Amino acid sequence: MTLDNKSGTADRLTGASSDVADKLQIHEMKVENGVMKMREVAGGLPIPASGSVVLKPGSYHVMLIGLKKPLTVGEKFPLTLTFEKAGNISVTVPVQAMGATEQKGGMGDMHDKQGGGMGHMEMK
Ligand SMILES: [Cu+2]
Repeated sequence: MTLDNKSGTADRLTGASSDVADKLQIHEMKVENGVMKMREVAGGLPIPASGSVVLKPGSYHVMLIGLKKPLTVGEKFPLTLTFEKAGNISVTVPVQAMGATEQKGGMGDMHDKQGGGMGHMEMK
């Protein structure tokens, strides 16, 4: 999913929510010493003015924690993204199989079913 900031003002993705999970966090993945590590982005994900940030497996992504029901690949679910300046924006995210680049960790199944998303979202 590409977050496309059409405004001339820098913004920040500070959170996300959805009916399908208890909690959603903005995560980033980085390779350190050959090991893929994942952590929550502290203070939100910056989106430059007139720029874009790509959310995808192996990089920045929205992590679903505490799924209320199993998600099936091919299914779509609504997601609300919260931005510091743009406010709440709702998107529909397709559920995709996890990319081969993404390592399985302790978060197991939740991460498998995370929607990588091919969508494109414009912030006005
Ligand atoms: Cu994650």
